[in-house]
Amino acid sequence: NMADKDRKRKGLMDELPEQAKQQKGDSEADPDGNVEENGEKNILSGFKTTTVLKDSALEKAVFLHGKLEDQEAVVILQKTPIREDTVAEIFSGCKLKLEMKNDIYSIYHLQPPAHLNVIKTTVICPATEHHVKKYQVQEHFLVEETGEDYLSITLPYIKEQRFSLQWVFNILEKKAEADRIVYEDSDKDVGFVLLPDMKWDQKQIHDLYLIAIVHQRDLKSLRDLTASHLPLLQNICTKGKAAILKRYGLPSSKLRIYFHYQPSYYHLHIHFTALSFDVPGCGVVRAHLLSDVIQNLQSDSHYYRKRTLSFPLRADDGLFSKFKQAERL
Ligand code: GTA
Repeated sequence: NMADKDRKRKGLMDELPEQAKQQKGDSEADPDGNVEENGEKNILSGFKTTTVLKDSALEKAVFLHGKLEDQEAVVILQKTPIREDTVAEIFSGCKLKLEMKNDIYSIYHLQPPAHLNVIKTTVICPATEHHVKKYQVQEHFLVEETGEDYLSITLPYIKEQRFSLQWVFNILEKKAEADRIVYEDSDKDVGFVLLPDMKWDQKQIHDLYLIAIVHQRDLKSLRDLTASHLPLLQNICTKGKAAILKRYGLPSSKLRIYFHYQPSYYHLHIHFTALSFDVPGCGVVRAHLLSDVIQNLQSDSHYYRKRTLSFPLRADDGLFSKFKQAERL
């Protein structure tokens, strides 16, 4: 019944802040994994904005490009969802100012207690030109990449490595985010690390977002998968779901489990997101459900080597120019 459901949900939420507390000081602020001392040093006081890359009222986020002590930086400020279990404290501890009253309708400006008024802040520093482009609002075009296009256009391009994989290796080698790991299977062939994605503040289940990163180092993306990787994929599917159920109480029927094609980072990883959360990148042009991938490989070992795969590219993406040069657009 509803009361039970509410209790259950509240119970989960009660657990999360504790976990989040233990995990304070994660390495989001530093892609190399040098953990910032929380709240002790305000590295952002010297940030100078040069451009607003994206300003999204819907996501309640602003993406800024600027300088942090003479280094290029991208800073993302995002308001986090309001948690049901903090509402009573917001009401009792807030300052309230009436803005408008008309008949039965009134609007207030509410200032919550400072600790409930946090803005999630992601800092990428030093940021490369690719980071700046990635967060900039841009026109997109759909590319239809054949298996041959992949070999002749995409593969040589991604070998240049657009984004460093250092953060991935730091996770696999426990040099960063080790205390955030939710589950690990350390087998070198079918093993993986499951941990909260950088985008999730872990405060509520509603926007749950984890990633499973494989231990194998030679798998770049979906394109590299054959039937020989089925044990790996099945292992991630079964153990990932079980770990999420155990830790967060969320059953697999509430999860969306998928790959991105193209990904930003070419080390195989799988996204686990709450079905209730309409996360960017979960649409048909980018996401490939793990269950579909498993079935496709079961029916044809070379499915992802041969198939034409569609994906969107920004007009200023280097890969987009390569497809244009090859007259594939
Ligand atoms: N735990 O250091 C990390 C880390 N890094 C560097 C990336 N990720 C990390 N997770 C941990 N620690 O989901 C995560 C990313 C992403 C996944 C890589 O690894 O958060 P992908 O290779 O398919 O790349 O997945 P993808 O999806 O393009 O990357 P990303 O960053 O999610 O960008 C997609 C869009 O999401 C962006 O264009 C932007 O609109 C939005 N977005 C990205 N970051 C934020 C943010 N911090 N706040 C709000 N919106 C964001």
